[in-house]
Amino acid sequence: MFNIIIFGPPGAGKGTQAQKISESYNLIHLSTGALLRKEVSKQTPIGRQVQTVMASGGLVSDNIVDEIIENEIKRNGQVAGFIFDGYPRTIHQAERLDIFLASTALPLVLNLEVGSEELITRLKLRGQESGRADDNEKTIANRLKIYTEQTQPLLNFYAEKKRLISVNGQGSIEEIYTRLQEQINNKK
Ligand code: B4P
Repeated sequence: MFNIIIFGPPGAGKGTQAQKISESYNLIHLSTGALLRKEVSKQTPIGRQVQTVMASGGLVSDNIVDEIIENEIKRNGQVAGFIFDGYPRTIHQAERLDIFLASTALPLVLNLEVGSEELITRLKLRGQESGRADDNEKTIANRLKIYTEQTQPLLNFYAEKKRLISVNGQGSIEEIYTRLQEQINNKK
């Protein structure tokens, strides 16, 4: 089994690159953002519980996302591997993921580095095009702050475990994808 975490701040291109990697390497793409948005659009009990926090740019509680991910891993059974997009976002989630995957292969972490001005430009543009509830100026600022406080510390967590590779996340989607492919092919 081969597992990857695509890591980076909001708007770094995680979803965009994860989809391409998933197709090329036959990995199951698990996006917690997409899974949570599905719960909200179906207005399930979880969806009703998380919609306000998501719309404000806050993080959904660890228990909820951990359970969603654990269920998806179990449900998919025998697969070539997973690409995790938007998970983990806290140290607690990272520790849980290592436990979930302990019997298979611990994931390689590919970190997309993008400057904050570029992130804000991308997210505002997506907000105009897709109307996503959390892609507005006030919420974007909150998401970037939460990323710095709660998610960025994971970079040290993975660097200490020698599983972190950082890649320049600026440029065209294809250029970035080529950089990621080089790293994946080196490790596979
Ligand atoms: P996500 O859906 O993960 O939101 P995101 O971080 O903004 O998405 P992403 O980073 O994938 O966007 P992408 O770069 O692809 O999470 C949404 C919310 O769900 C969170 O705020 C939180 O509330 C909740 N949540 C999710 N996971 C959670 C967890 N584990 N724990 C707790 N809460 C959780 O795309 C950005 C834009 O840039 C796109 O429009 C794209 O087209 C564009 N783009 C991509 N690459 C580009 C490039 N190279 N150049 C120019 N534009 C580019």
